[in-house]
Amino acid sequence: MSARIEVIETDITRLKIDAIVNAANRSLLGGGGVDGAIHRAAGPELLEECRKLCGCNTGEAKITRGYRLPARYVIHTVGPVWRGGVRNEEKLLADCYRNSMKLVKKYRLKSVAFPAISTGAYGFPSDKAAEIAVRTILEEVDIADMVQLVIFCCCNSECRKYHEKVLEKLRNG
Ligand code: AR6
Repeated sequence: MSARIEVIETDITRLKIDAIVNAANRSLLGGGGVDGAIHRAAGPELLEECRKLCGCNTGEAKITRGYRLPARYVIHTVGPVWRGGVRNEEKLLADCYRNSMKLVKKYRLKSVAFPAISTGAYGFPSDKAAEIAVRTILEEVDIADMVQLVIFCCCNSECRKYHEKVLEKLRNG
């Protein structure tokens, strides 16, 4: 069975799911946006575990437990800062989704939710980011996988509409 892919509009920290993805920075020591929300909801044990990870390069991903979150795991990935598209940002953003999915598969997780990585403080254009996110996930999710559900979790309607539009376009060929 191939994975179900959904787009929803909610606070990612509320999802009871195997893993949520965090749009972190290279220190992995917390910040604002979705990163701040995840650390607040998970509690101080998350920061303690993050300290042991010694940071993370842009485009890569590392996993921790979810602590007080309803989600069992947090996958921390570092999106690129948008610099006009001339610094390999598109490939680095796709790497975030690809490397997060590698951990999902390695840990044999069945469900995962992604925020719109890089589209807040890091300034990546939301429409372009949605196209990369959906395209990469469709490539990564294959029939033989354990993965049953991938959620694009948006926190506003613009983000949701971009993801829905691309998903519909790519599904219908
Ligand atoms: N649930 C779902 N989506 C959210 C939530 C939430 N609770 N909160 C924000 N978003 P951002 P970035 C959306 O800025 O651009 C941090 O300080 C938000 O509307 O969180 O990758 C890190 O420490 C936007 O669409 O992440 C880094 O320093 C998306 O999540 C830096 O920001 C990503 O926005 C990373 O910047």
